[in-house]
Amino acid sequence: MPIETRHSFCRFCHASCAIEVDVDVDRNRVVAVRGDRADPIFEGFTCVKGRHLGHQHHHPDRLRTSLRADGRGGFTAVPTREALDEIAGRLARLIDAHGPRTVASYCGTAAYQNATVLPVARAFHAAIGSPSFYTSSTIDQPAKFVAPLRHGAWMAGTHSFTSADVVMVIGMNTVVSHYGWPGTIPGYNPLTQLLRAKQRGLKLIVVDPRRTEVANHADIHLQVRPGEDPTLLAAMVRLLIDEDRIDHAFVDRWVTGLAELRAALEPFTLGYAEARTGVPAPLIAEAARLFAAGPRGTAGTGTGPNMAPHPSLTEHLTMALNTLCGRYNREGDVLPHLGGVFSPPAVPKAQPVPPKPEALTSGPAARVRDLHAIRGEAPTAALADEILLPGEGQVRALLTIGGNPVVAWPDQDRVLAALRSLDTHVAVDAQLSATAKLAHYVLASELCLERPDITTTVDRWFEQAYSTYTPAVLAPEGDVIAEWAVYTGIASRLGVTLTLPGGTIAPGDTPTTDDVLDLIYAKGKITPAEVRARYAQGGSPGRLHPELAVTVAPADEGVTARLDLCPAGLAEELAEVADERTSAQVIAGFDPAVHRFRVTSRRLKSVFNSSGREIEVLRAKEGTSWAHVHPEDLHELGIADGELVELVSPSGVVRTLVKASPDVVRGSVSMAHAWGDVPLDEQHRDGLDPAVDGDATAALIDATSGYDRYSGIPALSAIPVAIRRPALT
Ligand SMILES: Nc1nc2c(c(=O)[nH]1)N[C@H]1C(S)=C(S)[C@@H](COP(=O)(O)OP(=O)(O)OC[C@H]3O[C@@H](n4cnc5c(=O)[nH]c(N)nc54)[C@H](O)[C@@H]3O)O[C@H]1N2
Ligand SMILES: Nc1nc2c(c(=O)[nH]1)N[C@H]1C(S)=C(S)[C@@H](COP(=O)(O)OP(=O)(O)OC[C@H]3O[C@@H](n4cnc5c(=O)[nH]c(N)nc54)[C@H](O)[C@@H]3O)O[C@H]1N2
Ligand code: SF4
Ligand SMILES: [Mo]
Repeated sequence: MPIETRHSFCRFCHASCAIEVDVDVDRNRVVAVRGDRADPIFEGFTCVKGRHLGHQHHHPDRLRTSLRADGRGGFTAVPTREALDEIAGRLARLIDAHGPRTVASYCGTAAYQNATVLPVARAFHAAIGSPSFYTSSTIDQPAKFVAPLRHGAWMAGTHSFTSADVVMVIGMNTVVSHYGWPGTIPGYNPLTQLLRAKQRGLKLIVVDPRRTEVANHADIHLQVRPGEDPTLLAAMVRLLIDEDRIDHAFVDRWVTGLAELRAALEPFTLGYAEARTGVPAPLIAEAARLFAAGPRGTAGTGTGPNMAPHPSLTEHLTMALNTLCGRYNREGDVLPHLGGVFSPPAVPKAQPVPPKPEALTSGPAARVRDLHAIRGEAPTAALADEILLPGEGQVRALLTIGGNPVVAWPDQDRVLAALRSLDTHVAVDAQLSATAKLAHYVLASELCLERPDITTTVDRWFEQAYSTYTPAVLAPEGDVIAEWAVYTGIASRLGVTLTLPGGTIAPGDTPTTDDVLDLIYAKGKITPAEVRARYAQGGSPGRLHPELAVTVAPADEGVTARLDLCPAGLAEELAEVADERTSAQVIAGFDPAVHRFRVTSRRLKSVFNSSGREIEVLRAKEGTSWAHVHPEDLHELGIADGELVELVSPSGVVRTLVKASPDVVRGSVSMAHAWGDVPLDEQHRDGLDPAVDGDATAALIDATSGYDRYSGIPALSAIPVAIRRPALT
């Protein structure tokens, strides 16, 4: 059998590791995947998921044809073209009767690992005039959009990881997740980067209720109680102000609200913080001082605190730490790039991007909870209600692209009721996911090795300007469809034209994926055509672009914009936090005597959210979705390691196996999300085997209480629960 080695990059997760794929050309099958050692930033790194890309692509249950629900719980195969005719017909009728808002899209994580999906989905919504555009980012870290609108941002960005003396990582486990916020541990080849930085003297502060794979390398680990980051960070900021460990020159020129912030921080003494967070006061002070000593380095958050109560406050306080310490690139500093190589050229200036709090409420309004679309994205946590709530603007049709709402959206019962009530639900997926099982149409998608692509989601986060390209290294087999083609296929049938930066896709046009890449990224510093041409020359395709380095320009004359340390609403929210005894109090029905534990979210090495479990080798590596509980807590509860338990929150219950784990803080339960399936009976979680399927923590979440007032994200982490033995049935 002729084996050819083809260069590509992995998109099982967003990290985009450069790989070499050995393909059995005659059989169109992947024989092996390994890291591309010649690649300048990945240096040959891969993880176990990437090495199993072949298993994912050739999985026996992989969808090779589209499906139409038969109304009796089953599906019949349907040609994709015919399915699109029917779907477009149904959407046209719904839009005629109810207006375009009735058609919603939800683009999940798989849409982010694919450079064509989100821009085309947005163009589709613009073309049909529907503001009902949702993605997983509003149930991920929406505070990352909210906080800069209130605080402002620094145009030239924060200090890089490579240049940092100290980095503070708050609820982020990059070594497992490959997610790295700019300035903190980079998501590509993270352990190597961390170890190199430690060798050159980097000081690492980790704030996490679990002794994580990253915390193992920390100089200081603050093992905070879940959900108490606002208190911890408030105390750190207060201490820096009181001990005068701030960059006065920077703050005097560019910052406002210092006195107001300090006044609002009055309750957050070290003693208060110790009592509330469980972290000894001297350790909190030591960490704050170490961070302030710098002189360079950034504090950044991950999903942990972004999913706990008061996420926008946590993110704001994190930005405040960077701002007070002046951790920003200044005039004359040379940055490797600004905004990634595939975005338009831009010159950074040493000045603020002004706060724009009006953008939090000027977007299209949700019909519930006084929420709004922010930066063009409607709040996903409210979508179930948008579907369930009758009246003008009700969402009746949903396109789910590379996402799995049944197990990933908060408040599972509500989500199941909503999905079951849709007029038209189309799931675009490579497998019959929990969500696809409830859809009216399932369109069989390509997988990453079957499509050309560039590294757009993460390229702005690379610490060096880097570009790569991959063609399809496998021929798509069967009647599968590219995600963008779902949108253009429907648009074409509706007679609408999609507008992209480099031109339009009109009804009847039949572009290739490469054409679509060219249309979307036409204005980039590097164009897809350039990287494609380089790929064609052979060899390892990833390249650094030192020529894209930019020097931070001086501020414009007369700039009046300032970063705001105490925007409207901040002092009030701090006062609310100071009034709480635990962050769980924001959740309806919370009873401190009953709900003594907090479920925290974590990522697992071998699976990616709900993806990967279908591959037996990967699932077997995890076993199941364990509830990790401290051994002493288990001892006190009289529950044995490995036993089946129920986690009972104020609004739901899941069944899971416990694992005694000394790495988690007492009183917490560390658990992955997006496991489980459609339960046959929601109340009793029937049909799920906790030892194999696991269960979805989504069932523990109440979307209607304790949510962030700006973004609507409810508590997906730090969820209050009781642990009990399952009731006998
Ligand atoms: N309780 C709790 N809830 C959470 C979280 C948490 O930590 N705790 N995390 C939240 C976060 S951060 C996120 S991002 C969301 C994730 O939410 P989702 O994105 O909705 O969930 P995933 O499980 O990532 O769904 C990915 C789907 O895409 C499919 N897929 C894989 N590859 C492809 C492809 O190439 N094309 C297409 N079309 N489909 C593909 C997979 O089979 C799977 O069904 O969940 C959120 N929910
Ligand atoms: N292998 C793998 N990689 C993934 C994913 C996956 O499922 N598997 N999912 C991807 C997705 S969708 C995303 S968004 C990224 C996320 O990337 P990360 O944000 O790095 O996600 P985690 O690895 O879950 O790290 C979150 C950390 O927050 C901690 N934490 C939980 N609650 C709290 C809290 O209240 N306070 C504090 N301070 N910490 C808390 C947890 O213990 C955990 O260590 O990862 C992505 N990468
Ligand atoms: S970290 Fe693993 S899954 Fe993510 S891109 Fe790299 S090899 Fe693929
Ligand atoms: Mo995510």
